[in-house]
Amino acid sequence: MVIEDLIITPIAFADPPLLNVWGTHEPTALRVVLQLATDEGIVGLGEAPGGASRVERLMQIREHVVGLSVFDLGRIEAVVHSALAGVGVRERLAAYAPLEVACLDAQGKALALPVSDLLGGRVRDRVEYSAYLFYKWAGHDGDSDEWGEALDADGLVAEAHTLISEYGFRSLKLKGGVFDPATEIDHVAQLHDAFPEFPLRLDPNCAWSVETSIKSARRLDGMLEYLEDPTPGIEGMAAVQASSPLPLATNMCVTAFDDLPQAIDRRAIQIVLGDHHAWGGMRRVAQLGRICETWRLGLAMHSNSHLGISLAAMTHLASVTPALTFACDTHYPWNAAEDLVRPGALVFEGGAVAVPAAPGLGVELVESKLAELHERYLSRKSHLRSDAAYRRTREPGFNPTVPRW
Ligand code: GKR
Ligand code: MG
Repeated sequence: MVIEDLIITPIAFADPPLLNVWGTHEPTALRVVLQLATDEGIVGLGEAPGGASRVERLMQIREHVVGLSVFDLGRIEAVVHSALAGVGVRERLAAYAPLEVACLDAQGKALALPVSDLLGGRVRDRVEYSAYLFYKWAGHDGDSDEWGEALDADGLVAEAHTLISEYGFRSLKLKGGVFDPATEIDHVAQLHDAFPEFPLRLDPNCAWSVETSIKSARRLDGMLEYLEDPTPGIEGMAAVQASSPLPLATNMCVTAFDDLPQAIDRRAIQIVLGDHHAWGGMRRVAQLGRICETWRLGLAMHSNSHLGISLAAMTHLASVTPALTFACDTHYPWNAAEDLVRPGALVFEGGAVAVPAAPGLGVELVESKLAELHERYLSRKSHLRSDAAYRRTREPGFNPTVPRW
C-alpha cells in the first residue's frame, strides 16, 4: 500500500487561559493534522504540535514520502532524516512521529487490526489518565468561561471536582510555576486534604532553583507521588534528587534517548515522562518502556494541548507499554469541545479510556471540523505560540525566565 499524498493541515482550536511558568495559554492552541492518502483509498491520520516551523518541516518531507509503502517505516524514517538534514535530530524525530502514527493507522485499517495489535498487543484494555489542574484566569477578554477562575486553593479544588465528576479521574496533577513556592505548596496541601485518596503531582516546569527545590521537596514529602521538573538541567535535577525525599520526574531534562546515559549515571530522575510526539513515534516510546524497566526507572506520559487523534495514539501506546504504570497526563478535557474526531470512540470512564478495538487508531475524522479549525488557524495573527506575550496583556512586566524562585 503506497503513499499517494500527505495532506498537512495546520489548525487552531479554542483553549482556555491556563497559566504556566512561561505565561498564559492564548485563546487558540496550534496543532497540525496529517492525512496520509494511499493508493488503496485508505487514509491514515496523525496529529502533532503545531506552529509555523513544525508545519514547514512537515511540508519539506511531503514530496519525499510519496511513493513509499506505509509498511516501510524504516525507509520513511530515513527519508525524513535526509529531507531535514539541516535541522537537529530532535526536530527530525518530531517530524517523523505523526507520520509514523498515520502509517500505523493506515496499516491497521488495511489489516483490520487496531494499532495496539501492530505494536505488539495490549497489556491493558483501559488506559488511566490524570486530571490536569491549571491555575487559570476566569476567561479570555475579561469574560468568564464555563470553568471560571482558579487562582487560589478553592478555585483549584472546584476545578478538580469538575474534572473528576465529568471524567472520573482518580489522580491529580497541578501545573505549577505560577505563584511563589510557599503559595503553591499551601495549595497542594489543600488539594491533598480535599482528595486524600488521590495520587497527586506538581510540575513547576523548572521554576525553582536547586536550593528552593530541595526545601520545597522536603515540605511536599507525604503529599506527592512525584515532583516533576522542579529545576532545570540534568545536573540540577541530580543535585535535588540527592537530597529530595520525593521521586523526581521529567519531560524537560530527558527528552530523547541521548539524554538517558547522563541522567541515569547522575541518578537525576526516577521517572521519565515519555511522549511519542517528541521522542520520535510510538514504537520508540514502547522501547523507552523497556529501557526504563532495565534501569528501574518509572515511566509516565507527558501531554500538551491536543485533540482526539493524539488521544487515540497515546491510548494505544500506553496499552502496550507494561512499564507505564502511572496515570498518563492529558490536556484533553480543556479542548474536548473542539475535537475533530467523531464522538464515541474515546470515552472516559473512571478516568480511563478503553483502547479502541476498531482498525487502526479507531477514530474517524470529521472533515467539516477540520476545515473550521484550519480557517481559525488562517485567521490567527501569528502562527507562533506566545504564552509570555499573552500574559503581558494583563501583567505588563511579566518575565518568563526560569528558574524564578
Ligand atoms: O501547556 O501549559 C502547558 C504545559 O505547561 C505544557 O506546555 C508542558 O509541556 O504540560 C507540559 C509539562 O508537563 O511540562
Ligand atoms: Mg512537565
